[in-house]
Amino acid sequence: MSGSAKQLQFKLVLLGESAVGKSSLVLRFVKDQFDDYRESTIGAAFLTQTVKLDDQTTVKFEIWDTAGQERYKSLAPMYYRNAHCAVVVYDVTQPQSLEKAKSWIKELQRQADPNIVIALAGNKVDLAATRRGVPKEDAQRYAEEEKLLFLETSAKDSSNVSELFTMIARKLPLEQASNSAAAGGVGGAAQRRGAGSAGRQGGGVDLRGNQGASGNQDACNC
Ligand SMILES: Nc1nc2c(ncn2[C@@H]2O[C@H](COP(=O)(O)OP(=O)(O)OP(=O)(O)O)[C@@H](O)[C@H]2O)c(=O)[nH]1
Ligand SMILES: [Mg+2]
Repeated sequence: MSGSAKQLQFKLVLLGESAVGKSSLVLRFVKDQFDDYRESTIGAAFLTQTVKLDDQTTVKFEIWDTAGQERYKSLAPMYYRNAHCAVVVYDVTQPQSLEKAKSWIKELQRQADPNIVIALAGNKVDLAATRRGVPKEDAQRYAEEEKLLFLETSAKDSSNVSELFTMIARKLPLEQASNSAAAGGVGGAAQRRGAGSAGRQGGGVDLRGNQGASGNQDACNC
């Protein structure tokens, strides 16, 4: 690369059982908000957010927040196909949600891009002191065995949310992407941009209905 600043775009998909907090994690990451009474996602929602890694490099995530309800399961391949990274979420108070996360991870390992970066996120860690159902060590051991990134998060109190996305950004093949402009797929192709575009973007998305202000709600399948 030359010395100029660059912005790289990557497609990220969130998967996991309904109500584990996928949309809440995205809402915290993109708008720094939390909603105690979130409605379940219908189909999927699309939004974007950037992470500045250093003066030269900004990663823009094109985020597909999928619906966890069983009736939307067949739509998932459309969102993880061509994804560069995936966040598979479970709820630390609900052991069966980790089992569901494991089945998503198996599916990604079989059917997604072989180079996909996968992070496992144990969400609702703010409830762990009183209601923990999944020991951290168990999930961590599984993540190590499967070579996944792993963090326990809370969309409610913000714990590890920006850290999760930054950790993923650092794991992405940044040099390669800057040359190849990263693959397209449902969210569009990667691009290089000037330094002035760094910072928070996107947001303004109604996670229930896929409406937003960022002008990036193409290819909705709600
Ligand atoms: N205590 C706590 N509650 C959370 C957290 N994250 C989400 N919630 C709550 O959990 C419920 C479900 O959150 P959502 O973000 O809608 O879950 P989802 O995974 O997007 O669910 P689907 O769209 O149905 O797949 C909401 O009532 C949230 O307020 C968290 O970190 N801590
Ligand atoms: Mg949702």
